[in-house]
This record gives sequence, structure tokens and C-alpha cells, in this order.
Amino acid sequence: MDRPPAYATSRLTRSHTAHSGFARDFVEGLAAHPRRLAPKYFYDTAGSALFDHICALPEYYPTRTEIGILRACSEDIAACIGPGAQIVEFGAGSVLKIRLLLDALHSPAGFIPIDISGEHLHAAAAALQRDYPAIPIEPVVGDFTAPITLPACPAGARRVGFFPGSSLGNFEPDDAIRFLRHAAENLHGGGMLIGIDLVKDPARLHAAYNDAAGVTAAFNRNVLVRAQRELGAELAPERFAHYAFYNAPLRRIEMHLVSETSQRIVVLGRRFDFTPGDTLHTENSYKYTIDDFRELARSAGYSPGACWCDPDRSFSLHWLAMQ
Ligand code: AVI
Repeated sequence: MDRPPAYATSRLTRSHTAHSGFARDFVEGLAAHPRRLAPKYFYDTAGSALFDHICALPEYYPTRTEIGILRACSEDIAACIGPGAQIVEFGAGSVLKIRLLLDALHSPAGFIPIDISGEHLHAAAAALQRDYPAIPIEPVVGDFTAPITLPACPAGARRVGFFPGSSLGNFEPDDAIRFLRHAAENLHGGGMLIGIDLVKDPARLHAAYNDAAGVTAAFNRNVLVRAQRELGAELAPERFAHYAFYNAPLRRIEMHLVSETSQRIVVLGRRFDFTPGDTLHTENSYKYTIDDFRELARSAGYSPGACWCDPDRSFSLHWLAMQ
């Protein structure tokens, strides 16, 4: 890999303020050993649409399984959350699951969907508002892993977090604890409903992240397409192969982009050489046992309550009260 030219930092600061987080993290991630990139950068408009497509794939069981649990257990879940709750959804995406919750809740006081993909979020929130005109819906565009200012909680309402989809699995366990602690501060003593994917047969996990139609591969490569468009990166996404496998000792799916040829990425005045087989690590998706997750929640200051699963125990939804 080449040394950065002396002007690299100032060039990065001046020209790419709008995307500065992505620009900085992309360059730092390519310079790191091993090379890595945070999964939050998957979710531009194209990446969010690809993720919606993944959720509907036959191999990707988490979404439909979680929806099945929400449908089957909505009364119990609503009883845990209680009446008059203002729901804050972290990483709301297409805001589909919240409909099941809003239908079951007793007089919800409001809904705040937070998502990094603004265009996608605003379209989804507007459609939701048309269907639920009596519930104040206040979308917040932002990175929910960073400090964020939320609209006020109506007087007498209880703020409750909703974090479905096992997105917590995309955090390193220590970061998951940090996120849950930080979320607790925003929830002011309410609680949290959270979806967690469970440890299972590696073959089923492998299929879920290596779908036959190649949508997950396109989702993974899209981060390179995004770097071409937003950062002017010179690179060839089609020369990187999607590679996803279950790392059993660490209980996580790892996603990588593997260079298929000798090639160079040029971005913001920096050059990064790849030989065949070199990887860029783009995502971890941790799987938990129910007991391990409850322990993690306890160490983040929550008091784990009810847990709902599908009959195969593929996926779990947890009610976490505050300690
Ligand atoms: C958003 N997140 C929970 C998904 C997962 O399963 O880890 C992202 C994903 N990556 C590949 N397929 C889906």
C-alpha cells in the first residue's frame, strides 16, 4: 500500500464534508490491517432497497420469523409495553414491523423512527402517517450509534425503544452493551423491545447470507458502488467477490469482499493495492443464545423480562425493563 500524499487529509476535509464520516472511515478502513468497513455504510438509498429485498428472500428467515412472533404474541407484548407509550425505533428502515406493534398497543402516544437513510425513511414515515393519522410520527434522520437529539416525549407518556431485526447483532458485543446503555438514557426509565437472532444450524445461517439470487452479494458490493459515486473512488466492484461464512467459535456470520484480481483502489489521493484473495471485512452478524443475550442485557443495566420465540427457536424477541 502506498504512503498517503501530504495533502491527503486537507483534501479530504475540504472536498467531502457532506460525506465526511464515510470518506474518513472508508480511507481509514482500507488503511487498516485487516481491512474493514462499518456495516452502517451499506444503507444508502440503493443499499436500503437491497436490504428490503433481502428481507423477502426465501433463505433469509429472520424478518418473516420475527414478524410471525410479533403477530402471534402482540397482545402479550402490548401488555409489557403498557398504554400511552411513545415508541422510538432504532434503524427503522421501511417501518413495516412497527405497524404490527401500533395495531396492538393501547393508545400509543407517538412514534419516532430513526434511520441513517433519509430519503428512504421520509417516504416510509409519510406512508405510515397516512395510515395512522392519530399518532404523531416524527422521523429523525441520523446515526443512532452516535448521540442524537430526539423530539420531546409528550407529558404522561412513557418512552419505549424498539430495535427489531437483530440489528444489535451487527455490533461487537462490547459496542452492543455501550449502545444499550446509551439508549437507556434516552428512554428515561421506559423499556426496550428487541429482536435477537439465535445460534442455529450453520447450514441455515450460511444459506441466509449466500442467497441463490445474489441479492446479498449485490448488497455487500453496493458499498463499493457508493464509494465510486460519493467519494469518486476509482475501483471495480465486479472484481470483488461476496464472501460470507459462519465463524462458529465467535458465533457470528462474517461478510467480506474478496479481491478476485490484483487491483488498486484510488480514493481521495490515496492508493490501496489488493492481491487476489485480499479481503475487506464489511459486516459481522452475531448470533446469541437466549441466556447469553439476557446476560448481555443485564450488564447493560436492563432487567430482562419476557422472551418470545418461534416454534423452531430460530429468532427471539425480548422485553427489557430498566433495572
Ligand atoms: C441488518 N442486519 C441485522 C442484517 C443481518 O442479518 O445482520 C444485515 C444483513 N447482512 C446481510 N444480510 C442481511
